[in-house]
Amino acid sequence: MLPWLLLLVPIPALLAPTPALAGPGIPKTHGVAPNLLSRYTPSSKSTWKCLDGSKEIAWSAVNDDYCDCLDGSDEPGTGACPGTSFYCKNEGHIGTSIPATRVNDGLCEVECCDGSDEKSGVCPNLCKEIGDAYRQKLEEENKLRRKGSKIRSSYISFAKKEKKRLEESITSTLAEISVREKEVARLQDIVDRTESLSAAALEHKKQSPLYTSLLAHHEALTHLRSLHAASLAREAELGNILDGLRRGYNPNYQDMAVLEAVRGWEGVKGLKHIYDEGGLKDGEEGGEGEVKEGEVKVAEGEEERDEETMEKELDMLLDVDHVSLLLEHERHVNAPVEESILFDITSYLPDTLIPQYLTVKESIVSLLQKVGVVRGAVDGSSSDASRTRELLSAAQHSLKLTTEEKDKAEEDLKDLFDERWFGKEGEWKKLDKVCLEKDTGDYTYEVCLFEEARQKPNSGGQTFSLGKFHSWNEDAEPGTPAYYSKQHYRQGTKCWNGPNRSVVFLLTCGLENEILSVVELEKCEYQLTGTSPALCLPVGEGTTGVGTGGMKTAKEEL
Ligand code: MAN
Repeated sequence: MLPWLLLLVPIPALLAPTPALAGPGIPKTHGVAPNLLSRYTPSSKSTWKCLDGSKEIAWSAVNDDYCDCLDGSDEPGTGACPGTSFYCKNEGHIGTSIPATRVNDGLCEVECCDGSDEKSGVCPNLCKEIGDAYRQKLEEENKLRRKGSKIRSSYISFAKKEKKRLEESITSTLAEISVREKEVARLQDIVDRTESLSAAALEHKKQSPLYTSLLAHHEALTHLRSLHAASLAREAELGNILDGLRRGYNPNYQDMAVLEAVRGWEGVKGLKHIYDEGGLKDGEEGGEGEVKEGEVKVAEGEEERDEETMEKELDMLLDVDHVSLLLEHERHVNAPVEESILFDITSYLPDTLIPQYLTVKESIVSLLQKVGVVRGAVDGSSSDASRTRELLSAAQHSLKLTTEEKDKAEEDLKDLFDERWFGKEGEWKKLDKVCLEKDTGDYTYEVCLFEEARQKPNSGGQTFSLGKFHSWNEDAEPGTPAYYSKQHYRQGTKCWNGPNRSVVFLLTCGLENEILSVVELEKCEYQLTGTSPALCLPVGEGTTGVGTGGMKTAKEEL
């Protein structure tokens, strides 16, 4: 070792006895990882080549605490070359590499339980105790995994059965869809044909003399009504002219034609002669006031009422839907007259024979209907069309339901072995919507897996949603054990003055599906821990190691 390097050695190390990591006493392979051991042998000339082949140095210069090689490979055990690694053998436990900077720094590294990174005597060799504890823990974990993985296998079998069930359901619904599609097409065809038949039948019915006569009456009535309205207007106009004549003519001219016209008009209107009994006084209007008022007014009132009634009746007659009337007429004409007591045979039969009679009658009528000798009680065309339309919409509805069923099965099948949902082997499917609970005193926390987490107060009050299932561990690769070690539930009930409630559910392998602990790390942000057999990989599969199974708590992650 160069004398100035002594200045860099930490004080505790200088004070330590027997400097095992310096000087010619250090074994040349000290700190060499097992895979490189074979390359640390001297040549016949007692020289050695740096691992990168860049230089040949004296074998004695290996591990002499002086860095000769560019790659630092000549100092595997002294830490003299920066950027290199030191291998602790940790006999009795598991060997591991640490950065060379931590060699000979006077500190006992946890990773080097044999203390070989420091001078002899500085750090005790704890590898046996640590190794024993490790092996015991590993054995316990393996035992758990062996048991847990059996349960996990049953979950996988469930998923396989589920896959089969879904596939069968898809096959059968596909067959059903094809049948239903044909039925829909058949009914659609019938509806189309029935509707066009109905339209043609209606056109035919419209040619009937009764209908054409009805239409002619309708037209004549409409014409008459407008003529009547014109006559009324004309009559009112003439009345005004005659009223003017009556009031304004001069009786002193003795014009008999005018007098006759005035008296004639007064007669029509039921008025008294305007110049009888003193004639008109100054400022008086000649009119109904001077005659037997009651009579005239009653007569006029009646006339107005008759007029109104007639208008209403005309309105009703002219508003009639003649097509409906035609169809109604058809139905009426075709209706059987079996209601007639005369033809009601049952009224002549003793009660005991009535059931047999009805059965026989029904089969005969249906046979006659089938062969087309008689028609059904209700006229065919339009009611057939609407019945077929009903059947069509029922068939379309069934087709829709079956298609939805098939789509759902396809969707479920897709998620079943999707790494992002129920795992590569579908091991989580069995737990879909399974609810786990944990009573913490004030609250009972509930997690319905893949669905929703809730907080239920034990002494009554509102249950809060802590969020809907959002995802597995987003920081891990889908399919890896770490991915399934965390579930996120998000967008729960909004916290007063805070975020929406959310849950991080940390999971490890365990024989039960259960919640072990609940903490509210921040306001309305909950961390739950729990176990599930779905996480118990068979021993040898997946590298969970002893402890958290590759899982970190949210706090550790921060
Ligand atoms: C409720 C619970 C608590 C939460 C508060 C926030 O009492 O959901 O967990 O901290 O609301 O106001």
